[in-house]
Amino acid sequence: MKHVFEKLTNIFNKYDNYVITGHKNLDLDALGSSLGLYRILKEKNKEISIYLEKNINNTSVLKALEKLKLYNVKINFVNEEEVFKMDSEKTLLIVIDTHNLNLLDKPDMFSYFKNKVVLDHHIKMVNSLNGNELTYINSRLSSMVEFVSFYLHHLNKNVSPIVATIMLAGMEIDTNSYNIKTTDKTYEVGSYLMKMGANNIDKQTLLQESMEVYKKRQDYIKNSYMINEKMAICTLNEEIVLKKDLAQIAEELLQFDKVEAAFAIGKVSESSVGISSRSVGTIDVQKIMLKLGGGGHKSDAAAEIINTTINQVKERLYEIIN
Ligand SMILES: [Mn+2]
Repeated sequence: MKHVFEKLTNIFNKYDNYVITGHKNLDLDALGSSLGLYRILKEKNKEISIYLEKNINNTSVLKALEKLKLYNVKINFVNEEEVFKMDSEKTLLIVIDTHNLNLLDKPDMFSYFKNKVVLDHHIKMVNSLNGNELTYINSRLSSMVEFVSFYLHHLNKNVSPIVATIMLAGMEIDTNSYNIKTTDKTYEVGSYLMKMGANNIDKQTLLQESMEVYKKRQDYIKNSYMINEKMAICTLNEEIVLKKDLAQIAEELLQFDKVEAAFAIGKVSESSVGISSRSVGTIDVQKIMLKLGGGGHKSDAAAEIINTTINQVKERLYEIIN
């Protein structure tokens, strides 16, 4: 990755203004890696900001933002209005943790800015965003936190303990507690973040969830079952849920004996059904999701199908598996 870091540094040196954005429904990996990058760019004493969506619903992210305030870490967060007042020619837009236009909270941002860098670790899609300055997509990375941490290391820079904590939590989320997409590099980053002062108590606070939410998920999990010797499925009811909830259910099913791949199916909008899949690594769920029009990683993939029902998606999944 050294050559990428050098390339990035050269690009960054050409600009005085930067704005960083993660994907919509910001998570701790997008936020943590943005904060790390912010720290890298901040050093240069230039204008730097992180775009935040209006209605953040991820409680971990909300807690992280509170923690930053509490520990007096000043970050220049900006909203939509402020972003569209920026100089569109001179500001470098950095998109991190996604390369899908539809996953940006404000897709117009991408066409607004002339100069762009795209950094991601999700499997490359056909219609991926293209940064004119640089597009770097590496699906071998566990998370964008992993990438940014190595970049920090390369530059010999430190982040504050609370930022290190948020980053560590982000990596933990993206790897489902070091179970998927985890390599020796991931642990190296974990060690590096701990050395910078990442705090396990704060990290746990960030990752804690509401008891109500947990109980509800367990109700679904109670109704899950094995479809064959190695695969488990959970189908939700007609209620609309977030895609990340499906992902979490699929992830949790992996902890059970004999389960090598897991699927969760539920309504993600009035007119579409989402399916999220996870595997311990022995079954390529990406291949299965591709057949449903989706994509992802070997051990972490998803699809969204319009004008269908949960039952139809389940039937289609059975066909593909058989
Ligand atoms: Mn990520």
